[in-house]
Amino acid sequence: MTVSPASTSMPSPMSSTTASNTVSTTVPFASFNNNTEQFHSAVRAQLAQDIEMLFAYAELPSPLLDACRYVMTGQGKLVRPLLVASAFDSVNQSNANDDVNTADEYVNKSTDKEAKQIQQNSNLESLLENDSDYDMARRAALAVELLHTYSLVHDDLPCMDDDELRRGQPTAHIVFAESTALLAGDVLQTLAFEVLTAELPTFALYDSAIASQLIAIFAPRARRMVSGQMLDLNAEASTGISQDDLEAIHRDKTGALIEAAMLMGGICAGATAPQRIALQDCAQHIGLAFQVQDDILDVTTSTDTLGKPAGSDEKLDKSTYVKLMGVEQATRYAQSLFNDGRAAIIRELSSRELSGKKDSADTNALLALIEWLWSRKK
Ligand code: GRG
Repeated sequence: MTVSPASTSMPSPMSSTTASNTVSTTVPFASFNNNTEQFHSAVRAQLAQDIEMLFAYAELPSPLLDACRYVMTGQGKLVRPLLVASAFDSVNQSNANDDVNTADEYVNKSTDKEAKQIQQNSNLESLLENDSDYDMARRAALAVELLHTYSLVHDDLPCMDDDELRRGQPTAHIVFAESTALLAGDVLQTLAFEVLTAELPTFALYDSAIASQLIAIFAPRARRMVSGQMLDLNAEASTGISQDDLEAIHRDKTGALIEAAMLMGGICAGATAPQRIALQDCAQHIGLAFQVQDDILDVTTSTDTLGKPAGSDEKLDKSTYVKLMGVEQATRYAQSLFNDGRAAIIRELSSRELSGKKDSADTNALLALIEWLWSRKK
């Protein structure tokens, strides 16, 4: 069901609705179109705009608003919103391709005008249908970044890692009072859930059926992220941690939110059960690969490039993949995990593979994002 909010106090310049307010022409994430840089820039621009609209709506008192804006507008890579947008686009493209193939089969069997018309309508309908879900994907992208940023703010607090640098700038509790930083994390977490409710007047469309699925995916994974942090803190005190133990920590601490991002993007695009399984399979591999990479970058990259203190894992005596297996083996492990993640997408979601056009240079948004993640330097 698609409903519109009673009022739209700050409509996005990139959105518009018809007089009945039931059809949106919002195009938050430009289509991937085989151009990774352009696609990522479009996602980042949309997210920046949505963050500002959210803060205008939330009316947070000073200095809470300043602290929230400070942490949400830093130099984050925005991996999780990019995962939402890429999963959304990949599922949309894959399903549009399926529609074209079904119509193709029908047209091939019949040469009359009517069959050709059916094919054109099928392409158009799949685009229009997916249009109405864009706003939900925007909400999902915003939700995952809000939750992720809250975790970083709390993770940096003196009672946790006590870090002074994050995303290339002083951490929230250094710039603001510790109490303000704590509250900023708290309110970012509540906002992450609030953006998935109907009340928020900053998005044109709300689909309650999709929203309830999003919350069912998001809430347990947000909880698992905190459990993972507890397991990580517990591990600090223990010696001789095994790879299985480390994996159990990061499946929750890092992996759960990455899984949520990909599944939420897919759900907004109407992913089928096999597509959801493929997204989850990919996310579990990518999530782990991302953490292994994070451990490697901590010992191989400068503080300047990282935007956070290099070598902090060793300083805090953290259990890491580098400590467990060394940089070389950890790099090979990360690569094999990325390859397994890629394989899940190729199996179920790559239109190039599914359409049989294997000689085409086209890829899809998720495969492109995996390449981008593999080559990341921070
Ligand atoms: C609830 C306090 C609390 C913590 C939850 C997620 C988490 C546990 C803590 C955050 C710190 C951390 C090192 C998490 C591991 C996941 C990870 C590699 C985070 C960094 O993510 P990036 O690289 O960061 O995407 P940017 O700054 O680019 O967004």
